[in-house]
Amino acid sequence: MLIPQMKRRSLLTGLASLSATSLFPLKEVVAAVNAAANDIEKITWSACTVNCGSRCPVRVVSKNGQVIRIETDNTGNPCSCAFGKDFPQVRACIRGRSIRQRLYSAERLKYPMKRVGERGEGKFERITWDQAFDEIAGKLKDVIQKYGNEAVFINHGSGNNGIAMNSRKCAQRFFNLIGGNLNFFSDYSAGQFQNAWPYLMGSFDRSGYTSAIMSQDTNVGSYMEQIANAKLYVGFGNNPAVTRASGGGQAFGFNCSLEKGRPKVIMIDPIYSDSMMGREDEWIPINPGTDAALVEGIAYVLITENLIDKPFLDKYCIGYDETTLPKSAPKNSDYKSHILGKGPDRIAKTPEWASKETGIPKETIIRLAREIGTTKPLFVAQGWGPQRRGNGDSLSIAIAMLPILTGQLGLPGTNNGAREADQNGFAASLPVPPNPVKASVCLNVWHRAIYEADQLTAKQGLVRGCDKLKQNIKFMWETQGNNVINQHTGSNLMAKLLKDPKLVECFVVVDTQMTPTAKFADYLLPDVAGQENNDFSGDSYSVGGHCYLIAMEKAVNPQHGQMRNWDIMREMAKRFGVEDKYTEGKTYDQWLMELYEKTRKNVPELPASYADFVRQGIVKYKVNGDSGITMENFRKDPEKYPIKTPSGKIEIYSERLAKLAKEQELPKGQGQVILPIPAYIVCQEMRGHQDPLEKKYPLECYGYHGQGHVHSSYANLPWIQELQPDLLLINPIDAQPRGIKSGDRVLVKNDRGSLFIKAKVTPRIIPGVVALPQGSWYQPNPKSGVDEGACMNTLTSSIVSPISKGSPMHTNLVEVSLA
Ligand SMILES: Nc1nc2c(c(=O)[nH]1)N[C@H]1C(S)=C(S)[C@@H](COP(=O)(O)OP(=O)(O)OC[C@H]3O[C@@H](n4cnc5c(=O)[nH]c(N)nc54)[C@H](O)[C@@H]3O)O[C@H]1N2
Ligand SMILES: Nc1nc2c(c(=O)[nH]1)N[C@H]1C(S)=C(S)[C@@H](COP(=O)(O)OP(=O)(O)OC[C@H]3O[C@@H](n4cnc5c(=O)[nH]c(N)nc54)[C@H](O)[C@@H]3O)O[C@H]1N2
Ligand code: SF4
Ligand SMILES: [Mo]
Repeated sequence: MLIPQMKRRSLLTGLASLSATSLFPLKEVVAAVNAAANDIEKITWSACTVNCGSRCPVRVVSKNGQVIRIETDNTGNPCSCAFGKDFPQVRACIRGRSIRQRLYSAERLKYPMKRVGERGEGKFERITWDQAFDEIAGKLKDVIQKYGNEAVFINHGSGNNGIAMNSRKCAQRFFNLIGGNLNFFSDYSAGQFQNAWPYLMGSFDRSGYTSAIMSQDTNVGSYMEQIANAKLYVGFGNNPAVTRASGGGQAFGFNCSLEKGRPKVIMIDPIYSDSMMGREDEWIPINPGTDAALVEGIAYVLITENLIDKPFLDKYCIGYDETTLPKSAPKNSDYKSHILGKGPDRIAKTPEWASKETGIPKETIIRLAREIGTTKPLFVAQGWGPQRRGNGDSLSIAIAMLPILTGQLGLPGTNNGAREADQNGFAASLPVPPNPVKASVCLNVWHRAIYEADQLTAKQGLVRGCDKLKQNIKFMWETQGNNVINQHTGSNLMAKLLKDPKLVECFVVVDTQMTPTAKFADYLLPDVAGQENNDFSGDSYSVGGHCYLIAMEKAVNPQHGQMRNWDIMREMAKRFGVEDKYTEGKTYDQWLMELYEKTRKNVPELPASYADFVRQGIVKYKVNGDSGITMENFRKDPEKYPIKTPSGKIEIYSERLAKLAKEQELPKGQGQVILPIPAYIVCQEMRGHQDPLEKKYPLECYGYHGQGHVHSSYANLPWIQELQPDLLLINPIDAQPRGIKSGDRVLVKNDRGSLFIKAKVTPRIIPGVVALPQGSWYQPNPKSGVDEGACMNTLTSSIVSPISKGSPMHTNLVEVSLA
């Protein structure tokens, strides 16, 4: 909203021309008017660009060059009655509404700095930008000369997501122009799902969507809106109210669908999550990591009570029973044999058997199975919490067996068992030239490339683009991430690796806050915040069944010595003689206009003039012709629209997995097996399975994605800490013998680390399990080493899952005691 500003400008121009022609000493008047005009509240549009899957517009109210208030979307229809007909209001959650506190937080980085103490001590001296660039460029050149570009790594960073210009793509662009850097593959979010799913269902084209461009491999389910057409919704570890929280996004779609269609809602989760809150018909608490066992117990009932859809299984799938088993498969390796106890393990997956694994009474399993087998349309979905585990790959594809066995996919009101998807991906962003380095390391073990790169091989599935890595990482660039210390598994291990000066020779962090990772930097480069810069943002990867674009207009100038990320990387490019290639001769604003025009080709609803876009702030639109039903065309005509498995069908028995099981070098350890069918696997650190650690550490612990922060973003703000303090959820059955009451400070401990946190004693969590929000800031006590910041990764391990090498962040044994 430029209007107040423009009024002020035209007034000043008018006064200035008057002053030139009249006799009055108007200089003073101009100054007075200027001061008065500055005093006017100005409203500009901006966005909350953290990585929560949503993307909320915010209206930034500023005065005298200061942001004084954050408001949220005031366009569109705020009422759920608008659902499906009108554009909803995309209201920001408590985090986005505290952007002002983040902008002016005590932790805000103000000037470029150089480390003077030990890594991690947080002692820095202020330097000039030129000194920072010259020294960093010198060190980078030195590392590349000594070790080659494979020794350079840009860490994961998702804190400023989905914007056109000032994103981490600036860094990628620069590094790829100077020979590149070690790549990474997979992700923390849904690594297990993402890599296991294609074996069962093919790749992620969602078979038959006519128009939606999917920006994320992981969004392959039906839209939230389809839930309104379902009679039964079964959610496995799916918490959209918190993890898709935007007012106009998927949480809104979820609520509206439930309100509109009134399906029966069954939620399966170790925690009674905020997505339930009385909206569910039934909460079934489950032992973590045992969802595949529940599915097998249900499958037993479906098969023995003839509730399966046999014609569907015969036509669309291979490997359900011996009639469709591939020739290469051994006898009795089909799914039905496995469930009925005729498979290699000879165990019948009866409800009694499943009950012991899951902690769910056998009667509940039988009832659930009958309901699933007889209620149509059935919508089964999963969040990513269940798969972020040591056995998460087989677990995530096992959940898909429920819609497969009942033939409930590709039809209105159904889903394929994946997380709900949406329309997105139409905004253009800064292009990145190809990375000349081909070697790529699995994100979940990237830290091992710091000290034993040559131990990471393709045969183990840990690297791609090469047989093995040649070179340890020597130079790291963390931009828009807090991953090195806070968000990767094993914060204590990471701190130890970083403290060893013989390993990483130079570590640069570009951020807006003095995060736990920033404290380990050799050079700290302060970026501008979104409200201090011009940019624009697309909707994110999980906003719902509608799309929008948000203009981000600079509301205030950076208050200190911060520099735009684009310019930081341009200055680096200058020192490597590639500034022209980096900019392609275009200014920041010219790039922005070019990207806007590119976006306009995808989205004709955008105004022709960028100024109009800025004035309007948010442009909402819908992509027509997209039914939102996943695998719809495959269901209609599997010959014409085969899915991208080798057979074109759903591969319940996967020959590719059977081959992988033979060829992949797996480490020794519980759960390190690959099976050709989606079956339950017990991994390390699960209770009741003879893990020797269980004696010392009898509770399972995980860090869910909570209300108070998006990972570590916003976690440092006083408002948030007051409204959503980090607490350890513990069941009264576990709390009582330990003498723990709500509000008590407790110690959570295992061999990898320990942390202090306040307890919340609640029946909202299954006994035997404790949980805290992941992302709190790592703050080890210098003497005791105990993490006083309650960062979940103090407790996590890096034993990756067998198929996808996914991170087991949610699989941990611990003990809890009064502090
Ligand atoms: N134990 C455990 N660990 C986890 C998870 C878990 O479930 N359990 N989840 C994992 C998942 S799914 C993910 S995606 C990762 C996320 O991990 P990260 O990608 O590291 O995400 P954040 O912790 O939000 O850190 C984002 C950083 O970006 C910075 N930032 C924000 N805006 C800007 C900007 O404009 N410019 C710059 N330069 N910086 C900015 C923020 O200050 C913050 O430090 O964490 C993973 N870690
Ligand atoms: N507020 C907020 N929103 C976020 C984020 C955030 O940090 N904060 N992070 C964003 C990002 S990058 C990502 S990747 C997503 C993550 O989204 P998810 O991975 O889906 O989030 P989680 O909280 O890890 O897990 C979701 C639910 O699964 C449950 N769960 C955990 N283990 C199991 C299990 O073994 N079985 C079953 N049935 N349930 C289980 C948890 O209790 C939780 O209620 O969220 C995004 N949204
Ligand atoms: S829902 Fe996500 S994008 Fe929206 S304000 Fe909250 S944290 Fe920001
Ligand atoms: Mo994520």
